[in-house]
Amino acid sequence: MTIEWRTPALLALGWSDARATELAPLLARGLLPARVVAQHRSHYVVSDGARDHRAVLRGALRAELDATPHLPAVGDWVAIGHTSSPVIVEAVLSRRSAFVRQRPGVAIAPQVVAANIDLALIATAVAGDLNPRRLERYATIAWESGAVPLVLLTKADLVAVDELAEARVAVSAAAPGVDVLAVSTHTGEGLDALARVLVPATTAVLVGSSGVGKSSLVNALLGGERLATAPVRADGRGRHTTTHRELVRLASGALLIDTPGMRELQLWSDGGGFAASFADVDALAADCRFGDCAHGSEPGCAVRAAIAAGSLALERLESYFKLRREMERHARLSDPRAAADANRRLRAMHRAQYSMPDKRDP
Ligand SMILES: Nc1nc2c(ncn2[C@@H]2O[C@H](COP(=O)(O)OP(=O)(O)OP(=O)(O)O)[C@@H](O)[C@H]2O)c(=O)[nH]1
Ligand SMILES: [Mg+2]
Ligand SMILES: [Zn+2]
Repeated sequence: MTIEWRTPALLALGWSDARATELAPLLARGLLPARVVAQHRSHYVVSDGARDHRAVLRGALRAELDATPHLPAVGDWVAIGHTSSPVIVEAVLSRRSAFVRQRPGVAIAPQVVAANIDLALIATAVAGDLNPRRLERYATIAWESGAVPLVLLTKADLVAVDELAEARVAVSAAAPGVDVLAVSTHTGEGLDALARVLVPATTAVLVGSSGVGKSSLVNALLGGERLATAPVRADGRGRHTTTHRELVRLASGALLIDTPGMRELQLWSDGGGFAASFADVDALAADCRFGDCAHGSEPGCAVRAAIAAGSLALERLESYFKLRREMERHARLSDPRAAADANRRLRAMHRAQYSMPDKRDP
C-alpha cells in the first residue's frame, strides 16, 4: 500500500506514523492532514507541509469542541478539506501532549497553549524575573503536559558568574529534576547547547513572562529578525510584544512555538504534574509518622522537620498547599457533579456552624 501522506514535507512538520490509524478514516473521506502553525483571534494558520493556509473551523466542530472545551491549539494536527481560502478544519486529531493552563479570567475552563510538544522551555530572565513560586507553577504545568521541561535562564549576560550560579541553585530548588540552561542572545552563550536539544522534528514550546527574551531566542536560532521583539519598560515589566502563538520551523528541522508572555498562570488539573513537580515534598512526607499527616502540627512530621532543619523552604511547602487547593477548586468547578457535592458539603458545614455556640465571643 502506498502511503502518499507520508511525505518529507509532513515529516518535517513533526508528523509521526503513530497517527496513521487515526488518519485513515479521514483520508477515506478525502481529507488531508495539516498542522496548526498559528492561532489568531479570528482564524488559524495551518500548514500541509508544502504551504500555509488561512483556516477556520467547521461550525459544527466549533460548537462540539467549545463544549468540551478542546478547540485546536498551535501544534495540533487537524484534518482539512481540499484547499481553498480559508480552508475548513473538519477534525482535530488526538493530542500526545499539551501545555494547558486555566484560562485567564472568570470562567473555569482549560486553555491549551501548545499541543503535541516534546519539550517545554520555561524561560525566566536571570535578573529581575526569577521567581521560585512562579517557576513552581510553570514546572508543574510542564510536567503535566507530557513534554520534558527545561528551564532557560535568559539574559545570562546581565549577571556575574556567581550570581548565575545562585540563580541555578534557586531554579533547582523550585524545579527539582529539571535541567537548567543559561542562555544569552547577546553573547551567544548556551545557544549551541540549546540547538543540540532541538533535534529535527522535535516540537518545543517557549513559555514565560513577557520581556524575558522568548522571541529574541527564536530569532537567534533562526539566524534572523523574523519575530518582533521590544525592550522591556523602565519599570522592568514586559510589553507583551508577541500577541499570538506561532510555530516556527528552524533550519535544523526542529519546530519551535513562540507564545505571548503570560501574566497569569493558574493550574488546570492534576494528571501527575503536581506530584512530579513536588516530588521532594512527597519523598519527605513518606517519612511522616502518620500516613495521613497534613504536615501541620502532627507529631513526627518529617516535612516540618525538614523545614526546621533548613533543607526545605517554608515558602515551598506553602506553595504546595496553595497549588493543591487551586487544582481542587478547578476540578470541583469544572465538574458539575463534584460541584454539587461540594455545595451540599458547604451548606451542611454552614448549618453546623450556625447551630454551634460562637466560640469567638465567649
Ligand atoms: N541583555 C539581554 N537582553 C536581551 C536578551 N534577549 C533579549 N533581550 C532583550 O529583552 C527584550 C525583550 O525581548 P523579547 O524577545 O521581545 O521578549 P519576549 O519574551 O518575547 O516578550 P513577549 O513577546 O512580550 O512575551 C528586548 O529588548 C531584547 O533585546 C539577552 O540575552 N540579553
Ligand atoms: Mg515575544
Ligand atoms: Zn507530615
